[in-house]
Amino acid sequence: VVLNFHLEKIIALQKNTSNIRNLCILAHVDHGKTTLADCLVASNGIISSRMAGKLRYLDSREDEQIRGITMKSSAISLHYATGGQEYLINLIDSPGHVDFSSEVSTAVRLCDGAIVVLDAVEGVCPQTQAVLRQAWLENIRPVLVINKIDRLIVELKLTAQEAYIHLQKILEQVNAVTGSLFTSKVLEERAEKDTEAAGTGDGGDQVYDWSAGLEETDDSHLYFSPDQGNVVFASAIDGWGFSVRQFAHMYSQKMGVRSEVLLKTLWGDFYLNTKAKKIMKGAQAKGKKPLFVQLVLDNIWSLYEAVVTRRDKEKVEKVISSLGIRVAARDSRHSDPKVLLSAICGQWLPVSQAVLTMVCEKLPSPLDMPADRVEKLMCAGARRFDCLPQETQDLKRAFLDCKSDPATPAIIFVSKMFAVDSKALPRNKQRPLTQEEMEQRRDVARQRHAEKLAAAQGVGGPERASSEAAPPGGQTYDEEKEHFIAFARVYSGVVRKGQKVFVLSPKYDPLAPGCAPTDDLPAVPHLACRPLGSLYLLMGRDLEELDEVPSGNVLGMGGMEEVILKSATISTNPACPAFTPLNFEATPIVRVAIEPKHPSEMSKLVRGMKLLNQADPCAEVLIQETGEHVLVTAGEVHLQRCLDDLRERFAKIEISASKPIIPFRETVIRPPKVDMVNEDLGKQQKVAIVRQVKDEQPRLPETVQVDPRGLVTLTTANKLAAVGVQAVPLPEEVTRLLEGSSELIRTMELFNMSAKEGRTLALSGKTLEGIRDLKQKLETHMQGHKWRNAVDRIWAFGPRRNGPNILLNSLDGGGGGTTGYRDFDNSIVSGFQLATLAGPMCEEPLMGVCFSVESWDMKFPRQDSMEGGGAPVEGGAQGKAEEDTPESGDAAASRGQARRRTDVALSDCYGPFSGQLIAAMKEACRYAFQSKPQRLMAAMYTCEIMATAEVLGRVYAVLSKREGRVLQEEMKEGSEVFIIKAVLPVAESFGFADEIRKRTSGLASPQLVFSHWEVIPSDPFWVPTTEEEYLHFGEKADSANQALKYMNGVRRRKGLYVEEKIVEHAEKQRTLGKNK
Ligand SMILES: Nc1nc2c(ncn2[C@@H]2O[C@H](COP(=O)(O)OP(=O)(O)OP(=O)(O)O)[C@@H](O)[C@H]2O)c(=O)[nH]1
Ligand SMILES: [Mg+2]
Repeated sequence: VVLNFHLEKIIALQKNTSNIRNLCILAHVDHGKTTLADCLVASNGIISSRMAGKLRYLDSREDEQIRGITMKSSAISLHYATGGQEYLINLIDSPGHVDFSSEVSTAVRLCDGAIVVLDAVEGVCPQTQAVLRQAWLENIRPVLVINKIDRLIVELKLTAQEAYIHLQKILEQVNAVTGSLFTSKVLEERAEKDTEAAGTGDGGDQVYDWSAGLEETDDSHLYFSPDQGNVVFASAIDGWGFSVRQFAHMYSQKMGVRSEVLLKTLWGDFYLNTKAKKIMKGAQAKGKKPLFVQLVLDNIWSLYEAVVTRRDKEKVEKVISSLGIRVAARDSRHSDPKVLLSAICGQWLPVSQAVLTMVCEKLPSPLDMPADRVEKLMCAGARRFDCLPQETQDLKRAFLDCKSDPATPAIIFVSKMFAVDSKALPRNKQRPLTQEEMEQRRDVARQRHAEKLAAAQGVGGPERASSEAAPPGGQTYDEEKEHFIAFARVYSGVVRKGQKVFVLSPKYDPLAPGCAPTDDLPAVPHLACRPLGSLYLLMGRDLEELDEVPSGNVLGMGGMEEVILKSATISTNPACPAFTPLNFEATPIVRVAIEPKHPSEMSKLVRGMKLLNQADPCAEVLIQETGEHVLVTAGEVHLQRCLDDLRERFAKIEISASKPIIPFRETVIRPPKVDMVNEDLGKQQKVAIVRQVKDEQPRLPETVQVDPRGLVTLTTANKLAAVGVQAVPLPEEVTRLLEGSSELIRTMELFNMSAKEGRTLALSGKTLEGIRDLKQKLETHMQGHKWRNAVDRIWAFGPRRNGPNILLNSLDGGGGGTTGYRDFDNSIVSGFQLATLAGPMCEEPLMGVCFSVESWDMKFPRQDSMEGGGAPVEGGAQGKAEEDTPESGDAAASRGQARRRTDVALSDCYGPFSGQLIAAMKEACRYAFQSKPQRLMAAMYTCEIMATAEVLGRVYAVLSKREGRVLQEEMKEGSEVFIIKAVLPVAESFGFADEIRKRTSGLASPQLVFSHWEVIPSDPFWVPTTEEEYLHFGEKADSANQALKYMNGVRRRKGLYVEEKIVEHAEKQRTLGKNK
């Protein structure tokens, strides 16, 4: 009954757009989001207020309940009345664990505002910063709830005064995060304006005044401040919460002070001068109690003291009567004082009221969508809004108006797909059958039975048939099937069940040619036309079917799984662009290979993995060349959840997962100054033992030449061309810069590609500025003789054209020896791409390596002699000469033709020349790489561990056992807790969180976040050669060589040859001194 009434109310409210609030709850893990959501849900009577905080209603999955953490974001619609208005609140609870941060992205996208929850003891934590950043990136407005204030009283035993100072500090911390986000944004916008201005002509050498933008821009509304009404102090578990405004109202009558005055002074350095009956400034300097302590906190502190600490019955009675509330007898007699406390607080300062009032007053409605947010949504990547087709630009109006009349185009964004049991669908819910339906079913059953009888010619008795209450056809099958619901929001127009719409996949582009709005042209890429399936109101665990959903609402949509994989844009107007992709913060890094326990169940596994891929915003499913099915996840907890989902839900078979596959990178370094033993023993300096390519030369194929500097010259198979390549380690800063700029480099690459095709891509001012900035930074980091003009000589980035390795063109153009390499530009670059994709150590991608093409030699065949299969002729013969002249604009096309001709002409028994050159270039890079000291790079996590002094030692022990490194250790202000910042190799991280938790009896629980790649110092190819080294490392030198262990592990997994060292004549080798 409650729900029916609720549903009707919500449907009515959905039409009043200005009173809709779409918001999500964001926080670090365990700060109390789901508990707070419970309180809000209880205020609508959906769960009882006694159960609020215990039920964690929105954690509907079993594993969420067992582990006590949220893994999926889920939505619920609530109503709330304040200030004479009725509001619809579409609330999304999100997970706080870093492994599930993609779920946060999918939630944030659909909202206009967010409640950021903070644990009053822990304060700002890593994920708090991350979610504030995400809210910022999506331009949604946050309000703050400082939760778990009860812990300050009961656990930390702070006085009200101390708590006030503590809370002040927390507010400062949060505002510092917002402040830095804001500053960077203003600077960015300024830069954008400047570059746009520069683009229009009057560029010149301007002197930047960096502070100018900051001063002009009003930022007061950005910060959290109790007097602004965007902060609530709460204890969700005890059911209370308040904003300063509530107390201002309360006391303005009692004290006869205007509530506006109280509002401004209740938080801050103000005190009450009792004699003068005045509110004065300077509480701290005069050693007075601030108003906030005197009028607010003291009350709460004494309540806790009376109820929880001292259990003072009389005092409690007094408080209850002074507050004018009633408490049920069974609550006041309950053995757990918390029950009484909740009963009192729930009436005195209900947290739902404080939070929902703040939400309605401070968060924007869908009508207030800022224009720049719309542009950002419509304009992916580097593209500029004003370069979109006019028809597309016109849709901006539709976003801003957010109208629901049928004439406006419908625009919907689907941020994720989630799977539900078919049992959960409203149409499959158990409900009593009507008379009619029962008749119908009986008829169906009879008919089917009659058919069966006819077919089997009288087999089976009639009694059985009549007792067979057969379900209507398809029902049993239906129950087996997974149903996917699209998690979505309407941005414009009204959507109806069955309405025909265009489904635009993330790659859809209205700019692309051949986009016709008619639906009988299904050939348009990334566009599908189909009717909408069922529409649902999302009610936590339940779905309620709706006929239509007006603009500005969050909804669920069924029946779209065929056309939507993970996310999509839906519109009735094909001029609508696909929305900007979601900002996923987590890097999926943990991969495992999966196989079914019983090989015959392979097909079930494949199907299950496909479903899992669709149901999870960030899990990736790959099939490797080896045929392995690989699952890539964001972390250990995420992995566990995916495996559980596969087993129990999507594949429903037993599976086995390999140990996590650890990614590595391969790199070269400058010759080290010390060797392994010296490093460890710290003795005299010794010349490094670098693997000499010279020793290996006999093993090299004849097409390869290596000079002492490591310049590798390799001849193509047909012996017509030779290319010389040298590998050089990139400065560390450059590698880091490239890694962080991959998006920008990709854009540059796109730009160059379309320039080659004769199109120009309009880049936004921000992107242009970014490119200029990148170039300048590269120049400052690539200093010295070796890197002279290097930035201008960059030929390509790799692998995948945007990786952290550089191909450098060091051929001095014009010379006779360099003839014609430009014609083979593509082949050379492709060879480089292949070489950087998988290195020679264990076929992992390269990182931080620069390949410099130093020489190029081509022996040209004359066209006729080539055809005749004759001998090649030296030097730049006529056939090529004209192509060496500097190219004019339209010469490019003819050049392309010429190239094709050349390639055909140069085809011989070794295949097309371009292919030979790719292979030669790749091999040259690999040999050049091997001629330098090679190293593996390990992926590193950072983690922050909070621990008390007693367990600190054990935390360090676990860290050092796993090759972790402590970066920082500090005491958290106002507490006994240490915060340890550490880095830890991903390879050593499995089970780390569990081990820490066990060793510290659950006191410390770290979250691991991918941070960077780091060179492993030990040389995997090092072998001990002196007596001293043998003693230290053992004969096989594998006891301590972590890099070798990792490398061989990867090689074994990939089925590559692993050199197992067999030491034959240890005696003899020992005498081989290397100390020269
Ligand atoms: N003392 C105290 N404990 C609280 C309060 N609110 C929540 N908790 C407890 O904190 C723990 C985590 O609460 P949740 O609501 O699950 O936290 P969450 O933020 O949803 O966690 P994730 O979804 O996993 O990120 C639970 O044990 C709650 O009982 C509070 O106000 N005071
Ligand atoms: Mg939660």
